[in-house]
Amino acid sequence: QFQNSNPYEMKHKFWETQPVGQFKDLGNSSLPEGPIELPTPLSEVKQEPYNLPSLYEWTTCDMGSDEICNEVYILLTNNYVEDDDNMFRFNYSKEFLQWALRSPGHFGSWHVGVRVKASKKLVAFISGIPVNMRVRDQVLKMAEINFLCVHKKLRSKRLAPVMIKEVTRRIHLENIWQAAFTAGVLLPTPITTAQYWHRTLNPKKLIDVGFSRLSERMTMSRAIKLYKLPNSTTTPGFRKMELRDVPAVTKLLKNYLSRFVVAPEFDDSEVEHWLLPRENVVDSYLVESPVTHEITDLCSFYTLPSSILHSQEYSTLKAAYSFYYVATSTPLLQLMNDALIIAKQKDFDVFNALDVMENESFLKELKFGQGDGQLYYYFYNYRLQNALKPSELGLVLL
Ligand code: NHW
Repeated sequence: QFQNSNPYEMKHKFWETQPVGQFKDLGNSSLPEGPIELPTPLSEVKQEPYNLPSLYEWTTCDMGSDEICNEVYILLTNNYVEDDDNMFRFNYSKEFLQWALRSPGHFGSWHVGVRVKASKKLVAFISGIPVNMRVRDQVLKMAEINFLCVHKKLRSKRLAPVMIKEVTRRIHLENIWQAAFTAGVLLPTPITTAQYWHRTLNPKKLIDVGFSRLSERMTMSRAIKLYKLPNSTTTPGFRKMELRDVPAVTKLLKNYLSRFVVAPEFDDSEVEHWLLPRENVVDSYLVESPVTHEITDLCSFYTLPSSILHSQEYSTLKAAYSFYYVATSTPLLQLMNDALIIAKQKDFDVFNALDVMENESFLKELKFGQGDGQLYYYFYNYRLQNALKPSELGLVLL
C-alpha cells in the first residue's frame, strides 16, 4: 500500500462479506443501532466445520491440558503480535493463557486450532470466551475473540478468514450472535480507537533495549530521577484483594462500569476469576477503609511480558497492563500512583494503559508517555450509530 492511500477506501474482500459496520456506511444515520443480522434457528447453523486446505485439519485445544496449552503457548511465543518495528513480540505465559481462556462458562469448542495433518504440528489458533456485554441499556451475551494467530510461514494464504468463520460457527451453535474484539489493524469499522500510554518504571533497561529513547535534554541520570517512585504505597488501607472481598468488588465494579456506554457486566464468579490475584498473571489491590472496613476502591493490572527480539543483554520486557479499577473515595490519580509503586516493587519495567475509561485523568500527571500505534475496538454483528470516544468505553481486553 502507498503511504498516503486512504485506509477507508481499502478493499476488504473478507470483511465486506461479514455483518460488521462497513466503511461505505459511515455517517449513514438511517441505519439503526443494534444487531445487523438476526439469529437463525440453531438447526440452520452449519453442522460441519468449514473446509481447510487439504494439508491441514481442525483441532479443539483443551487448555486444561498442560501439554496442549504448551503447544498454544509455543505457537504464540513465536508467531503472535509484534510491534511495527519487529523489536518486541507478546509473550503471554501458559498460566495467563489458561486464565484468559478458562473463564466462567467458557466453551472448550471455542478454542480452535489448526494442525498440519502429516506432522500434527499446531500452526494456527483462534479463541473465544463468553461475556455479558452492556451496550447502552441492553445486556447481550457476546463472545470475546482473542489470540488469532497463523504461523509466520503460512501467512497471506487466507487462512484467517476460514478460522474466523469456523469460530463464528461454533459460537452460533451456542446461540450467541455478537462478538467483541480488538486489533492493531484498521478493519471495517471500529467502535472506538484507543491509544496506548506507557509509564517507564525502569528507564535504563527501556532505553538499552530500544523501547524508549533519551530526548535532547534528557540524560540517563535525569531520566532515572524523573521516573523514581516511593518505596511503599501511600493510601491508608491499601491491600491485596482476597476471596472474601469478591461480593464487595462485584458491587463496586457494577456500579462504576454503569457510567460507560459499553462495558462488561461481571457476576461474583467472574470477579473472582478476573480479579482475584494470580501470581504473574493478575494483581488486584483495594482500599479497605481503616475506619468502617468498607471496600471503597480497586485497581488491578495484568502481567504480559514481551520477548525482546534483538538484544544481547535482555530477553524479556516485563510489562504490566492497567485492567479494571474503581475509585470512589480515593482520588484515581493516587490509586494509580499506588498501582505504579506496586508494579515497581514487583520489578516491572513498564506500566501500560489505554486512554479508555477515565484514564486520561491521570496519564499525563503520572508521567505516562503516549505510544505509537492504536488499538481499535470492534463489534461483530452489532452496529453503533457513531464511533465512541475511548472515554466512553469501560472494556479492557487481554
Ligand atoms: S488482534 C491480534 C491478531 N493476531 C496477530 O496480529 C498475530 C500476528 N499475525 C498473524 O498471526 C487480537 C496473522 O497476520 C493473522 C492474519 C492471523 C492476524 N483481526 O489469512 P490472511 C485478536 O486475536 C484479515 C481480524 O491471508 P494473515 C482478534 C485481513 O484484513 N481480521 O492473513 C481477532 C484480511 O481480510 P480482508 C484480520 O496475515 C479478531 C484477511 O484477514 C486481522 O495470514 C478476529 C487476510 O487473511 C485481525 N487481527 O493472517 C475477528 N488481521 O477482508 C473476530 C488480518 O481485509 C470476529 N485480518 O481481505 C468475530 C468472530 C465471532 C463472531 C460470533 C457471532
